Amino acid sequence: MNVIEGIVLTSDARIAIAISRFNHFVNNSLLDGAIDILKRIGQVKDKDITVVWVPGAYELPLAAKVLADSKKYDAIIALGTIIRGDTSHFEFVADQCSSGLSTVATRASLPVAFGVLTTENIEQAIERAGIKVGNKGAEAALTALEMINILKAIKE
Ligand code: INI
Repeated sequence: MNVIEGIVLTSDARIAIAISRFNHFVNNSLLDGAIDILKRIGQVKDKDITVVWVPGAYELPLAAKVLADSKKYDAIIALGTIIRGDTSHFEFVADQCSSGLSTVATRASLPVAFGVLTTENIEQAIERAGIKVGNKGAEAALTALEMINILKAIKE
């Protein structure tokens, strides 16, 4: 029986982080969490991490697509925070962001980790950016590292 399971040590990996400026005070904590995991757990080198800031979560899929097309990265981590407001804007941004990122991943056969918070209010967002219920950026980074190794093992 062959069982493929990912490990998270990927010291030669090149990682791109696409991050939104909208709600940047929350996103900065997601970024800290992601970089901590990449360096401390994945042993990814500082020079192999590229951070790309975009205006909002809606722009993350396009940035991820161009990063994927460049073929310079082994995984992309998308970070952002979408908070529900009084209008349906939230739904449009969240839907396009999540489905767009998933399309990039499957079309490019590249791990694109979804570290985008979609919350009802700012308190929930802060809690999920490292205060109470973990750090979504750190989780996304772990997923990216694991997926790099899983895809590599499947291809070998
Ligand atoms: N962008 C976010 O990243 N989070 C939000 O909560 C948000 N809301 O609520 O409006 C948001 N809007 C901006 C959007 O991502 C685009 O940048 C904008 O529509 C221009 O394309």
